[in-house]
Amino acid sequence: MLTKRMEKELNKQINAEYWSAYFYLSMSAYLGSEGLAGGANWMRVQYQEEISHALKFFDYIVERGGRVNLMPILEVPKAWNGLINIFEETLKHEQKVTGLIYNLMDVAIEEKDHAAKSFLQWYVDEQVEEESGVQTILDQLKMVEGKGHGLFLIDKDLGLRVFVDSTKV
Ligand code: OFO
Repeated sequence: MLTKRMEKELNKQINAEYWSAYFYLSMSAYLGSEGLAGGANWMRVQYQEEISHALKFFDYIVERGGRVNLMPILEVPKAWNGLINIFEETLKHEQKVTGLIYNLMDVAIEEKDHAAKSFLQWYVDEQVEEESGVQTILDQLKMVEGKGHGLFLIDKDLGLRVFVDSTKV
């Protein structure tokens, strides 16, 4: 059984994951309208990833006999300033999410919830991958100063990303 505090914090994270999903879907819409179809695809896959992260929390709360509480999703930004700016904001956001996951882990430790600690470790590891993947793309974009032929090739590459549900593997 989850403690009330643990349940509340896990529910807050469901909301944060859905906010992230909306955030990236909004980026996808922006990039699509800017003619960056590859970037739009990458962000759409990122959106799907965030939904899978939310659902993993959802299923876990149910599995532990808790109550899921779906809260309103706050508005997300709509416009950015090109692909470098998009990936800078993505990196900043993922660093923030890493902090949220660490806070959740702190709560699990304080509540002596060893099961939740084990569950949350998946997210700790996932965040390492999230940050490093985004950092790599950002480095490449900076190499080509976010323009010209280099941008064309990076955008093409971003178009190759496909969604793989990592919560299931
Ligand atoms: Fe759910 O990892 Fe990104 O935000």
